[in-house]
Amino acid sequence: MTLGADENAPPTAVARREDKFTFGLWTVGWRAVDPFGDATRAPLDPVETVHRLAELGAYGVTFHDDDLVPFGTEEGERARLVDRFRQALAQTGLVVPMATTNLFTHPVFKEGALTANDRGVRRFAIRKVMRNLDLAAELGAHTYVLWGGREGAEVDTAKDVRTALDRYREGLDLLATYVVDNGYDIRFAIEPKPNEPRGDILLPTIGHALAFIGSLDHADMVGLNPEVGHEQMSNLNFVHGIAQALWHGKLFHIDLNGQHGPKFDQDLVFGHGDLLSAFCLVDLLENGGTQGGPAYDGPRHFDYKPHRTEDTAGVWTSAAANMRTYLLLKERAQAFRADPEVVRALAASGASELAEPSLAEGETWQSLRADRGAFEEYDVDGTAARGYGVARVDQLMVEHVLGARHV
Ligand code: GLT
Ligand code: MN
Ligand code: MN
Repeated sequence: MTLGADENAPPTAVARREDKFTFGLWTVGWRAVDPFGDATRAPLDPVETVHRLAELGAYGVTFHDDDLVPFGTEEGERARLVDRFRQALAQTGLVVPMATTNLFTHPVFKEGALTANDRGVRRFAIRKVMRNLDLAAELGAHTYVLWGGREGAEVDTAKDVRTALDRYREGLDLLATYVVDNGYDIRFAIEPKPNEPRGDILLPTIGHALAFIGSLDHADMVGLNPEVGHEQMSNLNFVHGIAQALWHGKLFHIDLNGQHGPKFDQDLVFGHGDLLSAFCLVDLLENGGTQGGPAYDGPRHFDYKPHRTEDTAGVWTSAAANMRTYLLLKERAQAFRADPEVVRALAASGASELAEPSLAEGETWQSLRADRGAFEEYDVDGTAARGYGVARVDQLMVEHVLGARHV
């Protein structure tokens, strides 16, 4: 039996490398310090994390520079820490598909990093990212996440947002040029979050970040790393946000976790918040919604925090729970799509008709304007009386999630 696995679990939904599950060192390694209480767990050695994750069936591990090498460590010790991490990767076969920079813990970043008012802080932040980009490239990462936790403000008049966005853009343009000039095969993924730790954070949602990316010199190298809880904190529909990110070709990475609606960032286990939304998300990623075929083939990255109540055993139980819940939802989503009654209900709702363009091949606005059947003779009342049967789709979805129609 693998550590953290449920011995009564059926032999399905067992995590394997090909499922591409990844975890940040800071997730299982979270010591559960919160604004009201001290750490409840001892530090976790990154080497131990790599071995445990490998045993649980994960594919990879991700890190902030400071997760691997504590801030301020001198060069010789840094090399030693990186080296033993590299050895653990070689022993287990775990990969590092993504890395990122901690631009939020040290008090030097309290007023911002890439958008700090203090120019020296901005230059220091850019250098800190550059240094970890070198390591990321060396370890084979292809995605570099930028979460701007301290890029924001509590007092609107103390931060000129338009100027801050100029500096944000300057920072990203510079870093993209750095990647290009060094020949690294790395793309950036911006992670939006509305607030926490700042009162308000810049690029608060998927939509804000998408618009910002369009203004960059290397827009093609910059996409998104949306997180379930971060959109749900703003009461937004995460599945819709992901669909739009996919539509723009910008879903470069994803942070999976759980959240119970608009409140502080909970970072629960995936599926342990809004379960129906998690089901719809897995259906979108794996089955491509009504369009069919997987919509995303990158790492399924869990960015969660084990409950503060847990000891080390509970940490690994929760890590395994993320992967198993994802796989169970994947099974349910496959059964949902394969259920003839679902196919019938979706057809009745007209879901597939949406793929048909509103104008026919070769049609123009002139021919539409001349089409009396489209307007003057259109059966407005008859159409308005139509039922779409979405209630049936909704219940079928719930029944599949509950395993009531599962075969
Ligand atoms: C931090 C944050 C996460 C981000 C990490 C990447 S750090 O834990 O809460 O959502 O993904 O910097
Ligand atoms: Mn979070
Ligand atoms: Mn995250």
